[in-house]
Formats: sequence, structure tokens, C-alpha cells
Amino acid sequence: AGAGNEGRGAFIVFEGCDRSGKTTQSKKLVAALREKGVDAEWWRFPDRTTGVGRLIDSYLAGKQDTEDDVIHLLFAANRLEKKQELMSKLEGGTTVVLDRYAQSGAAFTMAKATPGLDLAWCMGVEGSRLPAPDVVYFLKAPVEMAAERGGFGDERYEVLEFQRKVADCYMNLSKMEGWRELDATQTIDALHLEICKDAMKVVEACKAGRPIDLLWA
Ligand code: 2DT
Repeated sequence: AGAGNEGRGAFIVFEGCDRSGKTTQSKKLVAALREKGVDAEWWRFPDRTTGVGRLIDSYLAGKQDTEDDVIHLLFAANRLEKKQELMSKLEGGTTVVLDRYAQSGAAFTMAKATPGLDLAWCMGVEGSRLPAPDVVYFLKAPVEMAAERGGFGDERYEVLEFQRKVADCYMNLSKMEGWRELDATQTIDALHLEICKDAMKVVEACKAGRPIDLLWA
């Protein structure tokens, strides 16, 4: 039990378009929190290691086509299957830093503009079954810049035109929900410092007993 082990852990989510720096920043945050004595873990969704996760992986790799509603539900199921573990980490005092969560689910499905799969549907599917993040860090960068970064273009959604739509959906969600918007074009270290300062406050508030809300209820 470290210094950060009394009270509950914070639930911190990173969102943003592909290649905006979520993975780098979320991992750096976990390392920094641990250095400060905060018990913290890095998670990501989709978790491709579960049975559901393997279906998602094969869809993202383009090996399998899946209806838009079905793949949305699989992404949601992938979160629901980790809910007990997530809750017991938070309640046990561990801060969980997530690289993508249900906000990705809503943004990517809405970007497809499939009839019947609107925001209300997305929110209804899992909104009352999962915990809400204590903060969402939204990394904003022009999609063109993200596309120039390494690794872009390997998977189903990594197409500039689609990423533009995802960015619009993220922007709308962010405004609606009051996410913490961050300039992802600054240096890795400058962005990291900005996030660290804010995240420590969130960790302290959760430790002091801020309740865990429902995601969208
Ligand atoms: P990465 O593993 O590189 O982050 O890509 N996605 C993710 C969805 O469409 N719905 C979801 O609920 C989630 C969590 C975003 C994963 C890809 O899967 C998309 C990019």
C-alpha cells in the first residue's frame, strides 16, 4: 500500500483521433503518477485479448466485415466484460488511466451516420451500466498532422476522410460533456506537464471521496 492508497482511485480517460498521442500521453501519465506514489494502472479499449476483443481485432484489421450496430455492441460488450475489474480497481484505490473508452464508441459510430445509430442509441446501450470517467482529456490535433505520424493507415478507420468525421463527432461530444481539451500539437513534454498538473488535482478529489457517477444516465 503506497501513499496514494487511501480513498478511491481516479478514472482518467484519453480520447482523440488516431495518432493524436493518446497512447504516449496516457502511458507517460501513469509513469508520472507512480513516481508521485499514486497507485496507477494503464488500460486500453478495445481490449483485444478477450474473446470479444479478438472479434473486434479481426474487424479492425479488415479481415472480417461486421454490421455497424453489431460492431458497436461488441465494443460496448468489451467494456462491460471489464466492468467488475475496473470498479474493484477504482474502489480499491487504484487510479485507472484509459486509452479510449465509450466516448470512442460514440464518436466512431456516429461518424458512420448509420440510420438508427444516433447518439441517443449509443448512450442508451451502455450509459447506465458503466462508470463515468472523472475526467476526459481530449487531444486535439489537425487530422492531417496525425496522418503524417507513423503507423497511420494500417487499420480500417485510418482514412483521412473518416477521421475528419470522427473529429467532428468528438468536437460535438466534447462541447456537450465538458471534456478537458488539449492542444496536441505542442511538444510531448509540454503536453505531459499540462496533463500531470490537472490529473493530480483529479486524483486528490477522488481520494477525498468524489462519488463515481454513471456514464450516461
Ligand atoms: P486503437 O487500438 O489504435 O486505439 O484503435 N473504436 C474504439 C471504436 O470504433 N469503438 C470503440 O468503442 C473503441 C474503444 C477506434 C482502435 C480503433 O477502434 C475504434 C480506433
